[in-house]
Amino acid sequence: MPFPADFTWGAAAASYQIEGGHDADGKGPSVWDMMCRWEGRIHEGHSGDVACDHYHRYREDVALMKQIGLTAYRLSLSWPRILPEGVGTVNEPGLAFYDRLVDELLGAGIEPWVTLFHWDFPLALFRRGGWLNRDSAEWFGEYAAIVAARLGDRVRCWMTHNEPQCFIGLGHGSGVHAPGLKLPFSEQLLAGHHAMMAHGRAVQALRQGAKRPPRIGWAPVGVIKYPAGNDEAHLEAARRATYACTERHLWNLTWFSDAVLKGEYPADALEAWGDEAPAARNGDMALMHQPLDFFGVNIYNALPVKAADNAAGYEEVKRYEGFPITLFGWPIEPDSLYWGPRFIHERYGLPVVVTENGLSNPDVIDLDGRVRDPQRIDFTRRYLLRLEDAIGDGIPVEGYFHWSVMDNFEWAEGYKHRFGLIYVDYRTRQRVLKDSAHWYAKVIAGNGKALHEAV
Ligand code: IFM
Repeated sequence: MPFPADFTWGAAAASYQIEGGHDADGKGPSVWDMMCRWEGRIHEGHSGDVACDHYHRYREDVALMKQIGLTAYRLSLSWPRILPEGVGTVNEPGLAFYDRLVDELLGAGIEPWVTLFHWDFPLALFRRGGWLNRDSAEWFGEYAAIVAARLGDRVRCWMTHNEPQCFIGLGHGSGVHAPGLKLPFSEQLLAGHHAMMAHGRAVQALRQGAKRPPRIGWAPVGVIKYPAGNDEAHLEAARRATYACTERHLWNLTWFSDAVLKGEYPADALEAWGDEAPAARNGDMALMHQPLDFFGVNIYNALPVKAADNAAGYEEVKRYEGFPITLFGWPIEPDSLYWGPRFIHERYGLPVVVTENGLSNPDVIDLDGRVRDPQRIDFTRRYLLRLEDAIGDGIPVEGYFHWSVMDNFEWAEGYKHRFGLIYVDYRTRQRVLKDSAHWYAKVIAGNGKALHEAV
C-alpha cells in the first residue's frame, strides 16, 4: 500500500545543535552553554557556540531543504533565545529570528513543525532549581504562551518535549548530558513529573493562544521491543515487553507516555518503584493528561524478544555476532519502524508521526566534491519500507522526519557523529547535499515509489 497522498516527508534538527549564535542579539545562556564550558565533558571540548551557524545561514538552509523537496521541517525553539532569563522580559530579536525562519519556510512551501523544548533549558531557571522546581510547569507555560501568540498564526504543528527519557535520564541521572546532574532515582522521577506537568501547561497555552487551530503532539524516545519470531506468542511477548515498566531506569516507553496519554503512571512501575515514585498532588495527573492530536516518536532501533516461561513472559534475544551497527554502535533494526508505530497506536490510539529516525555515518567529501553515503540510503530505505508495511497493515502513520536535515552538534559526542542529509564542513560552514539527500528527494517526489526501485 502506498504512503497516503498527504503523507508528511520531513527532516529534523534542534536549536542548540545547529543554530550557533550562542550569545547573539540578547540570547541568554542555556544549560548546554554551561556544560560545554566544563572541561572534559564534551568530546574534544566542542561546543554549540557556532555549530552550523544556522542562526545566520537559515536562508541558505531553507533553500537546500526546498531542493530536497521536504514538505515539512521539524525545528526546535531555543527557550533562552526568546526569554534570556527563562521567564519575564522577552528578547524581541530572538523571537524575531523564529518569525523570519517560519516565514522563510512557508515561502518555500515547507511546513514548520515546532518543538518547544529540545534540551536547551535556560541557565537562569536551572539556578532556581530547574525541572526539580515545581514552578517549572508554570515557567514553561509562560514561554509556550509567548510563542503561541507570536507564531501560532502560521505554525500549525507543535511538539512540546523532545525525548524526556534523555533530558531527565541523561541530564539528571547519568549526568552525561546537561545539566550534568547525577541525582537519585526518586529525584529524577520528580524532575520528570514536573516536566510532564509543564508539557500539560504548554498544551493548554498553545490551544488557548494559537490563532491557527493547532495540532499538538510530543516526541519521546520509542523504546521498542519486537518479536524475534513470527508466531503469536512472540508477538504478544514483544507487546508486553514494550509496555513493561519495571526496571529502575527511564529507558521505557510507558512511564511518561501513560502519564501524558492516560493521566496515570503505569501500575507495574508504581509497584516496582514504590516510594521512589513521585507523590502526585491533586490535579497533577489531569494537567499532564491534555488531549493530543498525534503521537510523535523518535525511533532509531529496537530490541528483539521472544516468549519465555518466566514471570515476565518474555526474554531478550541476543543478536548474532557481527550484527550490523551504525557508527554510533546502534544496531540497524528496520523492524522498529513497523512494530514501534504499531504498538504505540495500539496502546494510545493516536495517529503516529515518526519525528526522528536516522544514523550516524563516517561521511567525507570525496575528491570530486561529492558526499557518497550509500549506508544512509540503504538504512533509510530499509526503515521506510517497514514503515510502509505498518501503513499497509492499517496503522495510521502521518509523517516521517529524517534525523537530521544536516550534520550537527551531537551533544556529549560533539561533532564526531554526522547524522545529516546535508554535509557541513565545520571549518567553512560550507554545505553539500549528500547522495542520500538526492535520493530522499526522489523518494519524496514519488511519494515513496523510489523505495521500490534500485538505487
Ligand atoms: O541528536 C539526537 C537528537 O538531539 C535527539 N534524538 C537522537 C539524536 C541522535 O542521537
